[in-house]
Amino acid sequence: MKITDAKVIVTCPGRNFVTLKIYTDQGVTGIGDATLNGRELSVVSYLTDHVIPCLIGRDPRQIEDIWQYLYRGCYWRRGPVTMSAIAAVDTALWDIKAKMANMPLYQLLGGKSREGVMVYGHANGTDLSETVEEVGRYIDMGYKAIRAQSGVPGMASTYGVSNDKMYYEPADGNLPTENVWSTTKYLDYTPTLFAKLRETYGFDPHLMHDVHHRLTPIEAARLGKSLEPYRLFWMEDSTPAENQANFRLIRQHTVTPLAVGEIFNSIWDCKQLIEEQLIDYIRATVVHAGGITHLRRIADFAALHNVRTGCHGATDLSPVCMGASLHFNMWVPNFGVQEYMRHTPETDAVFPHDYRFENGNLIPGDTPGHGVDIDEKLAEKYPYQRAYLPVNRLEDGTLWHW
Ligand code: GCO
Ligand code: MG
Repeated sequence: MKITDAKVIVTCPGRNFVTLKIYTDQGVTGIGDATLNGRELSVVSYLTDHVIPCLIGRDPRQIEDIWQYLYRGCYWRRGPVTMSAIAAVDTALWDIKAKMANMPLYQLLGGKSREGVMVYGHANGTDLSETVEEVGRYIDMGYKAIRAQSGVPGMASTYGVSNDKMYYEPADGNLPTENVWSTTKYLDYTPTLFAKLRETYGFDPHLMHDVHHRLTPIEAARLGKSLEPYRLFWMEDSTPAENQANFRLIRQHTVTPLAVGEIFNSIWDCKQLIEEQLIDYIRATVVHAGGITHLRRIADFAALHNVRTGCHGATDLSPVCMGASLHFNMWVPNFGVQEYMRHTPETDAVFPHDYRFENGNLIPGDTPGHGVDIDEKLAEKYPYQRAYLPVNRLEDGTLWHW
């Protein structure tokens, strides 16, 4: 069996998505997500100019060998562009293998470990009362786990708060928009939000919160400590993790569970975090962490150290990534939760899929493969539009983490 061709499809049904499609001499095709928000075209070029020529003629069944060939073989290992490109190839090849076997992908990975994949939704509001109300709306929709983000008094904007309550899109500018950040205002306010949420809804719903990399380790430690009475499911990305030892300080001071890893692209980004048990949830996902092949390696390593999965699932990860991730989640023994930021109906129409939301879970269908397709005719109607993620400045103008 041989790979005969591959192409990259770029489409923007409201936001940009990059999809790789691989063709074989047996007529079976597979697709993989290659979207890297705000830097999409770099992956398009990486795939088209450098990866696709190396794929033609290879046996698509040799997924591991192709992964190693692209990872070791390029010499310049790791990095988000390389690993998103490898992920797209890997996902498409698993899709092909599962179609050839006439099985849903989770069967090939080892079969179902659970009946459904618990997901968390994104409740957000411009102020405390709107956020509390929004969390209630998610509870009514059946979510068992909800992330709460809120506007902070005295700050014009922050991460995670949107006008459209169902569809949050942070990549909102033809050039990066600029936000202003105050750690003091945020740290004073956030515990009051979670106090109110617990007072209103009790302790049944799992609650999480995304700090989006904005605190120093000692500030993150303080926030974790002040949130302890509200028993969060997790506090996410509380400080940047390039220096993995940052998390030692947070860990020393708080029992609030810690999640990190949506921007990681390899097992090396989380080796120390996992080995030293500095985190509770690893958020690496299919598209940015080298596909199913590499994510499985990370998850197995994490399992040895009591770390569970919590895959990234924002809207900039396409339904193709979500489909693949759900099959992975159905199998992975150390599953924690899956993020689920809903895609718009325009996006869902471009990517027909068989997963469904039921009682707080997403459930993949039994279509052979990962169960997600792309409507190429429809995709063509939405040409690429440059869009950037915002940048963040402190009140004195210093550039900060967004
Ligand atoms: C999350 C994330 C996202 C990112 C986005 C960037 O927890 O879902 O923080 O919202 O900001 O994926 O492209
Ligand atoms: Mg996040």
